[in-house]
Amino acid sequence: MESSKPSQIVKGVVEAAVEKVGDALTPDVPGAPGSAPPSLEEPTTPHGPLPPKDEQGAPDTRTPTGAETGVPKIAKGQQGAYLTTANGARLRDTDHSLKAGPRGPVLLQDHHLREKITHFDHERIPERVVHARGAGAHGTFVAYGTAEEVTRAGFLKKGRETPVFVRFSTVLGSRGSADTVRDTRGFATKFYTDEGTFDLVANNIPVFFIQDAIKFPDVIHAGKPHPDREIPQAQSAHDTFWDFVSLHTEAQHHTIWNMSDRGIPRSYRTMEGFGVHTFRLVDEAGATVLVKFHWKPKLGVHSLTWEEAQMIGGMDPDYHRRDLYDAIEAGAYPEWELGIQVFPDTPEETFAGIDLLDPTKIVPEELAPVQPIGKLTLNKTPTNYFAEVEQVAFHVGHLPPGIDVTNDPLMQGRLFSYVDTQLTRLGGPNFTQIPINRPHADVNDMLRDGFHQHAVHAGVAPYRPNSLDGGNPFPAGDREHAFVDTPVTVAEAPKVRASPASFDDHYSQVRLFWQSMSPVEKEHIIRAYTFELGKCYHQVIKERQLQCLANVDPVLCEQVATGLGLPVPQPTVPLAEVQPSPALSQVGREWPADGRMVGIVVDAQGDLGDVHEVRRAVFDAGMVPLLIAAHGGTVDGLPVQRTFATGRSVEFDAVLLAGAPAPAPDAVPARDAKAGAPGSATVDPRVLLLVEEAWRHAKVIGAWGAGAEVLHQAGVTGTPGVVTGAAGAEVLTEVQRLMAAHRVWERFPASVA
Ligand code: HDE
Repeated sequence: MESSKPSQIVKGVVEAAVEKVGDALTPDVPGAPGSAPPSLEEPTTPHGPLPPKDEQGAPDTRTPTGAETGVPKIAKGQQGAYLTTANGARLRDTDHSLKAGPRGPVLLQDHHLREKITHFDHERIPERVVHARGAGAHGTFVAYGTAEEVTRAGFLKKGRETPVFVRFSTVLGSRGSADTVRDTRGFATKFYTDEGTFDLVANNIPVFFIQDAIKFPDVIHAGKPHPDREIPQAQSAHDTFWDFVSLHTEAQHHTIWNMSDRGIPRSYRTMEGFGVHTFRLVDEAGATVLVKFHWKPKLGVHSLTWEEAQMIGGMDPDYHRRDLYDAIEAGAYPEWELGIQVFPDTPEETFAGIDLLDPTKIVPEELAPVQPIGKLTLNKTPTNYFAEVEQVAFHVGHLPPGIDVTNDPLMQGRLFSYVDTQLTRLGGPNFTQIPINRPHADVNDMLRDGFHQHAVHAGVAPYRPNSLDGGNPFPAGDREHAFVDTPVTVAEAPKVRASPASFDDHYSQVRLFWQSMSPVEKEHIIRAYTFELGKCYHQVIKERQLQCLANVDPVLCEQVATGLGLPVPQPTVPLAEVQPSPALSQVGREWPADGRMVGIVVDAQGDLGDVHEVRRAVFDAGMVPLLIAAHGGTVDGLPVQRTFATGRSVEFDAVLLAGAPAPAPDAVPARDAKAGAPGSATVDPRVLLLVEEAWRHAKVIGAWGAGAEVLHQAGVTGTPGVVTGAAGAEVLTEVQRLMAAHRVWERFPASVA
């Protein structure tokens, strides 16, 4: 697939399917399982495994020690035409156990039965203790060369292309939880560099709840479901979470980010990523700078509305996962730029008065601009979720020469935790030998044996010094690009369990974040706090959190207190004087609409003149048009992807009305509760509901011809972001222009400034 023409590819995929006689009912839109259409009858002519889908990637075929094998990727998983045992003996029957006669007992001798059931019994491994639910994709990273001045890392040299695997995740939910819950998102990238693997284990929020790793079990125990009833799943709207963050007030900065729109991303493709900690970069001469890593999405940072997030949680719990994979399959490859904020490496380790070792603080981009150093493109979906997404193991300590850690006490603890956790999760110490984790650099460690050892180590001397293996492996020096632990001076100091005094400021940057929000973003934050605290049982916890909000901003505190029906407390610390950082706001700019979903309501009985043209124009704009009609199948030769019964507004970024369809035969509330929405004799109530929901989620709506009647009946004609016109093409042009801003926020004036 060519990455440069996503719209052409999307169009090609759907049109090819439409042309297939008889296949129009199941058009080949992204997401179809398998690489070939299935036959109606069970296939019986033996042949080898089908190839994976074009857009599926897989780990490189490397040995456990990083050498290329040249083995075709498909042959790693399975090969041959015939069903076999795990040891390769061909099998005749896998449908019946071996029994003493057709009605007799099953025989212990049935080794195939025992192998099949035993393996099945052990298919599950422990889920990650945090970030259990995730989705991953393969891609490439191309360096601009702009970081060459500050780091010797080879993969950041100009034009270098490095294979990567990225795993996105939620933090609190279990593996089967919904994608759209309010939570922080993980954004972990494995760069397979030829100087060793670099893992940038990042989040979509630039600060963390705690300043010291020793508090990690505390914050996670508080955020996870209550231990007695194991409720609620995958969310922070409960007493233990608010109990902790209102007492351990360094958590307040991260908490306001979670309560903002950042906590409910529209898509993984529209999230920023942040390394959170300050890293140290080292150049060829050993000179160092301190940096913070940022991922900037090409599509901008966008979120769902809270109501959408809740609806999607029920309707399509796999929403973000599906969005990621559909976009890649459609050729709308997700892209991010990697950037760094660069600070001088001074003994104080501060910048503009901000402590760079405090992971609850940001450095506003206005003070230290993010300088782009390379581009990430995700262009392959996994071939096997378990082998790749579940078994990938990240570690903050996977560092190539040129990138080093700092004394941030949160980072220091992570350096221990990430290896430790894999021992249980992946069943032993050899997890770097699992295909997705295999480095692309030569490996010659002296680690030996252990569960699931895949390398067949030769030699007799896995120790140093040795002469029996000829001295191999040899220590590398500077010329061989060895990793150097930066000789940072550690001040003479007593051993203490304490933090620097600067870590005591828990409110100034919470206020900075609040002050940097636009009015509509502030409304959403007020709503989120009110909702979450409203879900707590205990009033003291609500009161304690209100006290924290009083220390952030009087308006925020007062609005939330009003919603909770509680008195407004006075601040206990002076309100900080802060300079807002416009870069923190998500609104007010324009962004490309690649891969956005546009729903087009058609009336099979009405005028379909413009529909072909508009649908094509949506493709040409790099977006995906989905036709919504009264019934499945085709309308005027075009495939119907959603019906009034199966479609819901939350799937679409914009809705177009090409007609005003009359109530369909299945508009019966007893069959489809949506049909119970207020309607009229002339328009299907589910179409009106679609428009009303899209409208209150601040989405662009367009109509032409008879479609304008739907707007009229929904009572939204002439409101902001509702476009009408004589012809579809003209309406679409205006709709597209408005979509660049993501939502039509002017529709809802804010009550706070
Ligand atoms: Fe993690 N974190 N973390 N974390 N983290 C894990 O590692 C941990 C922290 C992050 O997709 C675990 O393999 C400690 C900050 C991501 O596989 C575990 C502390 C940031 C992922 C762990 C932190 C992160 C993890 C669980 C406090 C943003 C998912 C399973 C010191 C910069 C990686 C695993 C994936 C996963 C420990 C704090 C990001 C237990 C002790 C800060 C994206 O090792």
